[in-house]
Amino acid sequence: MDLGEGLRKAIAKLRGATIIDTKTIKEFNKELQKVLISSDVEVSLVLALTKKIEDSVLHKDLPHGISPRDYVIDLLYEQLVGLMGGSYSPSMQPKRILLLGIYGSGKTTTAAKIAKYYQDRGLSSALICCDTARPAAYEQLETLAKQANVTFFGIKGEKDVGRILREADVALKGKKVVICDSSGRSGLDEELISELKIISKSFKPDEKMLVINADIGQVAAKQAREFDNAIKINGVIVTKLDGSGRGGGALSAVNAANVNITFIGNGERLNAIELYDSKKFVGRLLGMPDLESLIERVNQAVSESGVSKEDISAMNELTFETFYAQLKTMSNMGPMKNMLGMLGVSDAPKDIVEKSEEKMKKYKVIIGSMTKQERKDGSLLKESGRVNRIAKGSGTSEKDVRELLADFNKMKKMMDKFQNDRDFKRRLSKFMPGA
Ligand SMILES: Nc1nc2c(ncn2[C@@H]2O[C@H](COP(=O)(O)OP(=O)(O)OP(=O)(O)O)[C@@H](O)[C@H]2O)c(=O)[nH]1
Ligand SMILES: [Mg+2]
Repeated sequence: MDLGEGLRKAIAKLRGATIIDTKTIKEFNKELQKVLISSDVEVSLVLALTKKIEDSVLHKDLPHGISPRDYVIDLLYEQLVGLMGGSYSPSMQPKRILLLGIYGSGKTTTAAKIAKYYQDRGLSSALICCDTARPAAYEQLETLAKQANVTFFGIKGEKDVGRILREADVALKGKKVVICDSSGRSGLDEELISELKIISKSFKPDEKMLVINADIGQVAAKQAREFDNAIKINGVIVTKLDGSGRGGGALSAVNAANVNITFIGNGERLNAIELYDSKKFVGRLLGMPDLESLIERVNQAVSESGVSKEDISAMNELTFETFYAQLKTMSNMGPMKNMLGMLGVSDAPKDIVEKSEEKMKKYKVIIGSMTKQERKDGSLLKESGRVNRIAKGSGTSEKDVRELLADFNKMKKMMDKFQNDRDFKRRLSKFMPGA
């Protein structure tokens, strides 16, 4: 069970309790302890959190106008936010960022994600390969730079980072954000420290960011402290939060070590990066909707999918063409699980989510095999032979194509209903500019 699921279960139980008394609070706290400790949050932090809840609820007069249940949940939210740290908002000034960390923590991927992050916000960005140890580190970063649409600099086979950085300085003049990717090591040893010192001396980074894999859980505190003592870091980036049950442990540990969490990585794709905000993180864990992030993702996905503003306004009318554009946009938004999480729906059955994702992929391929006319006018598909041709062309079965047609017709009916529903439109327009 992951941290969010465990917390939501504990809350659901509390909501279901007939009365809130000493026994229910003690049980609630016990459950919290179990969930937090199994997510690798450090025991003393967990005990402090549950003690706070117990003290506030059992030994104080509750504020008027709020039910004891809501009061406890509110308190839990605040405590968790405190445990998980603050929030990060980077300056949009020119800067040089050095990424460092142990093997496989996600440095190279994160370097490209951050370069894209700043480039997308109007700051021309570049990546420098200073990983002179690992074979193919050069090619990896070069490929990622291409995907991120940012400039790349490296000298293949060169071991002297001083020379790489001197030449990079000349080649990357005028770039607003320059990010340097460094070699990993199995741990923080003398060799790594001296190499990082050499890089720091020639690169003169404004920010030194330690990249940590969420999987190491509370060990993150020790790592953050060690790196900070050795070379003074400005912050930590926690990666692989998508696949780790120990993310809560890692975040709380870094916060307890008094080091700022800056970005978090939650996927392999280059847009799977977010500014850290403990309020948003905890909100999602507890199943509270995060519409702000969702809308930001939608807007970004729309611009990435190449769908134009005109296409979007034409989406009022559902055709296979507009449906195709919507599917493309949706696949750019990242895993459906993340999207649902932002909507506060975190416990959708896994197999249903996976099936829907598969279906979306299949539908994209099927529509890809339709002719232009068919996409504009779905009624053409009633003519014999067309369904068979599309199935063959897309490597699917006629049954698959008919399933798409049935789903499409259902959607169309629903859309027509919404179009005639003024109240719905008014509510929607609050969330979606242009809807
Ligand atoms: N699921 C997931 N995978 C990630 C994330 N960040 C990185 N990865 C994957 O983790 C693996 C290692 O990432 P790299 O960026 O090469 O790590 P590194 O720290 O540069 O590794 P070295 O250069 O060998 O020290 C790759 O397969 C990445 O795709 C993330 O946020 N989520
Ligand atoms: Mg690397």
